[in-house]
Amino acid sequence: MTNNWVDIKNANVVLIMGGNPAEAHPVGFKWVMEAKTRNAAQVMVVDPRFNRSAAVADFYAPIRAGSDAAFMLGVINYLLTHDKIQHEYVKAYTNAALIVREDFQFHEGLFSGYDTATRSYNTTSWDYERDEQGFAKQDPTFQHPRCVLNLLRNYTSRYTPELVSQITGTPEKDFLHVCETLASTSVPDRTSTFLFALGWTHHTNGSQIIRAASMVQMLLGNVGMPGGGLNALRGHSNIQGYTDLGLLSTRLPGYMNLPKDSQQTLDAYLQAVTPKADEPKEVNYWHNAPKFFVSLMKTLWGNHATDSNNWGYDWLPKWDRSYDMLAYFERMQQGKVNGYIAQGFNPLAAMPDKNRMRDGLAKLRFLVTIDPLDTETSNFWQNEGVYNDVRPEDIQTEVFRLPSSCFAEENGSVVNSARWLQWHYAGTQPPGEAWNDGRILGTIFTKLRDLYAKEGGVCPEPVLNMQWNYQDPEDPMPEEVAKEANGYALADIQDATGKVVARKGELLPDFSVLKDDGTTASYCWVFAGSWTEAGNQMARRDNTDTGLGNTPGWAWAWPANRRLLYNRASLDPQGRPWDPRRKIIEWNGQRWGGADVPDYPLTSPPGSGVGPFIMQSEGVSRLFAGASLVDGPFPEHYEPTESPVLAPALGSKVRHNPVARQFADEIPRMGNPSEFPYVATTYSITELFRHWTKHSHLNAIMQPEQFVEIGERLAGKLGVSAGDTVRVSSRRGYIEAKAVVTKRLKRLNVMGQEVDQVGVPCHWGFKGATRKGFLANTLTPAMGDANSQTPEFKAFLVNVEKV
Ligand SMILES: Nc1nc2c(c(=O)[nH]1)N[C@H]1C(S)=C(S)[C@@H](COP(=O)(O)OP(=O)(O)OC[C@H]3O[C@@H](n4cnc5c(=O)[nH]c(N)nc54)[C@H](O)[C@@H]3O)O[C@H]1N2
Ligand SMILES: Nc1nc2c(c(=O)[nH]1)N[C@H]1C(S)=C(S)[C@@H](COP(=O)(O)OP(=O)(O)OC[C@H]3O[C@@H](n4cnc5c(=O)[nH]c(N)nc54)[C@H](O)[C@@H]3O)O[C@H]1N2
Ligand SMILES: [Mo]
Repeated sequence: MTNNWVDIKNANVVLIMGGNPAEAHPVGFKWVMEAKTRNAAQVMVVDPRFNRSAAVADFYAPIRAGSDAAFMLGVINYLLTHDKIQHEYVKAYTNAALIVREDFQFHEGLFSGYDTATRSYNTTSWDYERDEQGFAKQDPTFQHPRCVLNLLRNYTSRYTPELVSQITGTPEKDFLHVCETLASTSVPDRTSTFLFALGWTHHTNGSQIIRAASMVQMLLGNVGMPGGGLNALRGHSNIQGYTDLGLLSTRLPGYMNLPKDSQQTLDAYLQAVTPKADEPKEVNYWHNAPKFFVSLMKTLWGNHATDSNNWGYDWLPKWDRSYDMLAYFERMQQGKVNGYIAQGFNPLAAMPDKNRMRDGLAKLRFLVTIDPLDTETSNFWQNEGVYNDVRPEDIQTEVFRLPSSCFAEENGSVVNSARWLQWHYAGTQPPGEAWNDGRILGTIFTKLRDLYAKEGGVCPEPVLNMQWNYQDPEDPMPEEVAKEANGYALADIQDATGKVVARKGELLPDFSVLKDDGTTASYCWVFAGSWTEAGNQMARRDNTDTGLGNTPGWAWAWPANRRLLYNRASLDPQGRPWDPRRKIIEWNGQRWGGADVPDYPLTSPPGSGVGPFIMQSEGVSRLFAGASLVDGPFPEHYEPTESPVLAPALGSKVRHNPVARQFADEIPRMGNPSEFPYVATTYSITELFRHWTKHSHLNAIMQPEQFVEIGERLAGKLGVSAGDTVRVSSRRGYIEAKAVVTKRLKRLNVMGQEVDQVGVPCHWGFKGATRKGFLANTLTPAMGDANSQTPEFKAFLVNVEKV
């Protein structure tokens, strides 16, 4: 989220697309209702299904699953052709005026630099034209044909309302209604907020859908504004914390990248993660990356990390190939993985193409599950008839089940979608033999370390040299770990004026004091400030409103307790708020202050020319993204891996995202529309949380049995009535479930053909208190987004038959 939950109430228009917060975020959703009652906000839902959010919205439009990029590119085209952009904002705060290299091209669906053999792009041409000093050239008059704005105008002109309607199946008048309503917020004193989640991420071009949406918000001048922004509604209660802490396979804590295999020296790595500014004045806060990185290394290896051994750089794993979940399970299926630890993770249920997933688990020598519940994954070897059709005698995998506590049984912090770290306290003790995760991991770690110390082995240093200063090394306390994340001064730390800002041994006050000389340690720089000498900031519960619903005394938000990212962009370059009713920060003549923590150098005066997007090398937001995404500097519509549309629209030579994550062994498992004519998508429902709460009797009573949703016209065609059992099959397998026949799924007209969509909620399985059911992921394809590798759970092909 750029903004925060409470801030949704400040919006004039709420676009809910690719998310269903009334269902999946029912508590946060109250702020949407606040926007309606306080501001008469227009709430619009664009979704394949008329869902529970749509039920209380002002407007609903249907869309074919997997076609959102075309919709958003169409909105951009509408805004540009109808001149509904916030000109001053676009000029001052985006890269619209920057000039792109002459050799950058887009032709028949491909950007310049595509290599068919490696299915990847050489991105050299995706850059600005630069002057002698290496700074980007620009044309603030927008005359230059290759300035970003003109390129974008030309690029999106293909996405006419008529074509968008053909690709998406959204009736043209509905599409135009969304365009007009969004366009009403191009004026300075109206904003729209975008709420999205999995309906946008679970696609082979998911990152580009979200980019297209952020471009719409930039053109409308809505980024950095109270009541604006691009607001990702996160999943599990701490999934935001998971990304903050770098638990993705290519990341380190604080959104730093894991070193690549090609970056064998610390210098090579630091140079790569410390980009130069594209303009002379810009701040480019990432120039501090060496301070963040060395402080992380001092936390990992403690006294073993020294200047002379490059802070232990050689002990960090180097990224030599993909280790994301799809890639890992592919290797498992090829018999190349010995052991797997699934901690708080039920991959048999959660990952795509369940039958292949199960075959992979069967090739492991051992599987460890760490979970409070008896999951499908830990029982993958049990025969459950049609629900899990295996021969246990053929499976040799040894399974260890380590019962853990759950979050409610321990102290700790969870980070919500709004980046707030909120401390909570154990409600009760874990039952039986359950240990909390810290104790399980601490015990495994110390035992492994003892083995390395005794027996040596290949490369023991990373384990032996790991700093592990916990009172009980086998049971680190959440409080100890949280303080480590904040960080400590390892010597007296002075600021630029020579004032001591932290004494040796003290907790650090914030990340501005971090050093790259080994005198500070901080595990996650964006968390610095969360637990200081003043105490645990995450445990604060002062809900005083400093303006526009801002409550800086409630918990603590990263970074620096800032609640609204890019908030300097809520004022014009001279420091006047675009909308006086939405003033959230201000210049007092000497420094910036106000209701929120300014996202800007505190003493850079208005008019200084420093851009408001201080994490970007341009200082402005990017309508043209350069090489920051692997599949193009502009978003493009591509068909999902499985799609009913066989002839690519838009004069394109390529049907699918040409760099989408794809696996050779999975390609033969893709179906075609002649056998599997219907578009299916998967989603969750309020009464059940993933494959987890079906173990609770109350939840099981509310949703006792698996169902799928089909539209009335499709049901009529198939002779299916409500309550009949239907078989839904894809090329990869089938499920059987009760049919809910509904008006909420409409037949759509897509590229001249009629397309029916099928809704598959994904919660049931062969464990728990509900009736046994099929894992919905029996149906889904193991193909992924080109950038995030997220599987395409939300658009694939199925057939439906009455059983
Ligand atoms: N009760 C409950 N709450 C939950 C969860 C749960 O299981 N149960 N799960 C949690 C987790 S882990 C997460 S990540 C979040 C997920 O939160 P959401 O993303 O909101 O949940 P979903 O139901 O997966 O999908 C949202 C909507 O996307 C729509 N959709 C599907 N395909 C497309 C498409 O191609 N385009 C568009 N525009 N829309 C599409 C679906 O019809 C659905 O209405 O919820 C969290 N909250
Ligand atoms: N088809 C389809 N597939 C999907 C999705 C979809 O929309 N459609 N959504 C995807 C998304 S967004 C997600 S997040 C994944 C979810 O995938 P998973 O995370 O595998 O799903 P959960 O069922 O929530 O499993 C979490 C497990 O953590 C356990 N647990 C709870 N608290 C603790 C704790 O404190 N410690 C430990 N060790 N364990 C704990 C729970 O008992 C549960 O078994 O599924 C993905 N898969
Ligand atoms: Mo999620």
